[in-house]
Formats: sequence, structure tokens, C-alpha cells
Amino acid sequence: MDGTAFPAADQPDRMSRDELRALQVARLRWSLERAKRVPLFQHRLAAAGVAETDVGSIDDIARLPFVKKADLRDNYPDRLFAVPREQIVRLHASSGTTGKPIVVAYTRHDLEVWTEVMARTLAYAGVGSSDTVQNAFGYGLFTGGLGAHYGAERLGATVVPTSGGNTDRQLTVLADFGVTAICATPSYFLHLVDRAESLGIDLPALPLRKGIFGAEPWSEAMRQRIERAAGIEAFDIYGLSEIIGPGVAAESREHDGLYVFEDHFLPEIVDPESGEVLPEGEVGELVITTLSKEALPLIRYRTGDVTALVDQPGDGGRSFRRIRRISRRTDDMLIIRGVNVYPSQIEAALLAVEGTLPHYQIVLRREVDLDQLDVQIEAEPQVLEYSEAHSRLLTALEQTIRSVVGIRARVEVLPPQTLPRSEGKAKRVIDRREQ
Ligand code: DLL
Repeated sequence: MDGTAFPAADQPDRMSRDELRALQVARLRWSLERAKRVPLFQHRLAAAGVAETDVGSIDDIARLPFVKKADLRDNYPDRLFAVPREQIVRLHASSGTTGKPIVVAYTRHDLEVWTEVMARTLAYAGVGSSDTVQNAFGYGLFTGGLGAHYGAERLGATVVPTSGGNTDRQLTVLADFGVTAICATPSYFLHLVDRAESLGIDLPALPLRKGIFGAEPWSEAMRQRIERAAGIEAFDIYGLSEIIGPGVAAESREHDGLYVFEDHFLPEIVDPESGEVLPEGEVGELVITTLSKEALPLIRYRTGDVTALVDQPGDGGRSFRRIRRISRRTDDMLIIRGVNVYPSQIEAALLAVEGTLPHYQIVLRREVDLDQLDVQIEAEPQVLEYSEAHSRLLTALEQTIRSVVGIRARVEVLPPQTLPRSEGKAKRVIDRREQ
């Protein structure tokens, strides 16, 4: 590393809050100095009239300008990189829904930090050297696979790099290799659970005890379904390519919010409209500043993810603050007949009804100038066998959706294994209104 030495820390999650804040200020200054090598940051910081030496306390961060996804897109592929190509040892990319992907870069030091935070993520879930970890996050440009891989290896666990897909082979590995922990998107793991059932594999009877899930929103109800069906403890982990990949925040065995690895990533919650910083406990958009990244430092990055900072310390005696489970993004709100609806609300309504399976799809259509909300959900086979049970389930679902989201939905109850499955992030919403 060149420039100012990177401020070191020992046992960062056991520091006092004051010590942690002092470390954050020192690292923020370090990060700003490096970010200024990038023309975009140089211009924005100059325009805001802030120099790194002006940062005396962590609250001074509110004086710094934001960076958005559009800035990364506009500077595609590498104009926000803060180091010369010789120092970059890895590129990943996140596939956006439209246009070009966002390209992210890592120096050797960045990979070291990533490995460390992913080792922590898995250690918080209780994974250690005696575990065998099946890593079903996709390997490739997606950060999930390699991120979890290096973290698990760092802990000395045995890693089985299955990547996503090839479901039957995943189940052979799961059944025969002594796997005790699995990493996957929650939707893909549910697919594995279903397939296991149809192959007659009794998951709870296997040594598998822990699931480490993330990369997409999933609800508490979904967690319960997963835990029950597979006989495991399920952990929520959060991250995004722009910041590092997985390894930004993770649940511990308390299962009460996700600890943000604040020695490397400084979280703030802001009002998505005004950009004003909100107090702990209030729901808003998560903004993250990287404190140790070399290749792609990001100052006040608007993640688009909606959560709150928990205003109480966790039970585990850790100094890091926690964020609530991320249930939605600022941009995933659906406007149906003028009513604001979030897919996560529909998921919660559906899974509250007994007899449903956690596989659903939301389809929006326009019918004679009116938005129509169609919801398709799979149900347990015995419900479908009796027309009375079927119609009772339909009525219950329609009423629950109506009471939760305030509009009528046309619900279709389907047999198991009907809806498309994903090997990575699930696509829950199909909007056909513009076609
Ligand atoms: O999904 C990194 C990751 C891999 C996280 C594996 C966890 C596990 P991206 O593909 O760039 O990176 O997508 C990042 O996914 O901004 C959130 O909207 C969403 N997301 C990630 N984790 C969670 C989670 C990876 N636990 C985007 N809950 C983020 C809800 C999540 N949403």
C-alpha cells in the first residue's frame, strides 16, 4: 500500500464504541485521501468544500456528498477505480436489470479484507474448522461464490464448491459428503428442499445443521419454513458488489438483526427523498461508506436498500451496530391502481396462511385500463385434493392480501413444483402492464 498507512485494529468487534468511532474517523480520513485520486470524488469533495482533514468526528460524514448507482454506471467500466491496473487482482460484476453491469475491482488488500469479513460472517453463524460447507452461491462474476469460499477456507472449514445449479448433484453432495453447513440464496435452498422431498431424501436426518442465506430479500416467515423443512438454523447475510460483495453485515445466533462490520463499512440511514440522516431506529435507505477499500472506495454510497439501525446494543457484547433484515429496496415499490405495494408485504400475507408453500409469483397486468394484481402460489398437495379445502384457501388468501395491501388480487393456487425455480436470485414480480 502507498500513501498514509492503513490504521490497524485488533478485535474490532470487542472494542468500546468510543474506540471503534476513533478507528472509523482515522479510516475515513484514509479512505477520503485515497478516494480523491478518482476525478469524480475529487470534484464532488471540492464542490462540497470538504477535505479529509476537516473530518474530526464521525458525524462530519453528513457533510460529504452521496454516490449513487448511476455514478457507477456513468463511469463504466473502470473510471471510479482508485488504483492503477497493476494493483488490481480481481474484477467482479453485478448484473443490473438494464444495460451494462457494474464492474467492481479488488486489490490484494481488498481481497484480504473480504476474506476476513466473510470468515467473520460464517463464524457469527457458528461455522468453524470442523464444518463442511457446501457453497451453492454462484461462482463467477457474482460475488457470492468466491466471497463465501475464501471466508470458509479462512476458518479452516472444508469447502465443497458446488456453485449454483445442477440440483440433483447438489443433493448427492449434501447427502454423501458430510455437509454440515450450506450457503445459498434462500430461494435456491427452497428449491433444494423440494427436490430432496421428491427424491425421498430426508433432510433433517442428514448432518446439515446451518444455512447461510442472502443476496435477496426473504421474510421471517420464510426463515421458519426453511428451518422446519430442513431441520437447520438459518442465518441472514447481507452485502452488495459495489461495497465488497457478501460480508457487509451478518446475523449471529441471536437472530436479531445483522451486525454491520463497522470497522470496514460505515452505515448511515437517510431519508430516501431528502437525503437527511435519520436517527437510529428509523426506517430509511442504507448508505455505506467504505473505510478500507483501495481499488473502489465509495463515499456515502446510496445502496437503495431499506432498513433501520437498531438503537440497542446486541446481546453478544459486540461493539458493532445492527441493521434490521432488508425487506425491500427504495425502487421495488409497485404502484397498483394508485396504491403503493411492496412484494415483501404480499409475501408476508401469503405465508401467513396455512397450507401455502413458499413459492409464489406476482404478475401485474392491465385489463381495460385497470391494473390487475395476479398472485400465483403453490400449496400443499392435500389442500388441492379437496375442492372445499381449495376454495377455503383461496378465500383466506384473497382476504389476507386485501387486508394487508388494500387491493383485491386474483389468486391462483397451484400444485407443488409448478412455478419456475431460480438457481440464484428469485424473480418474484412480472410486470406486464407496459406490454
Ligand atoms: O447479492 C452479494 C451477496 C451474495 C450478499 C451472497 C449475500 C449473499 P449483488 O448481486 O450486487 O450482491 O446484489 C446486492 O442484493 O443491494 C440487496 O438489494 C440484495 N441483498 C443482498 N443480501 C440481501 C439480504 C450480492 N440478506 C443486492 N436481504 C443488495 C435482502 C439482500 N436483500
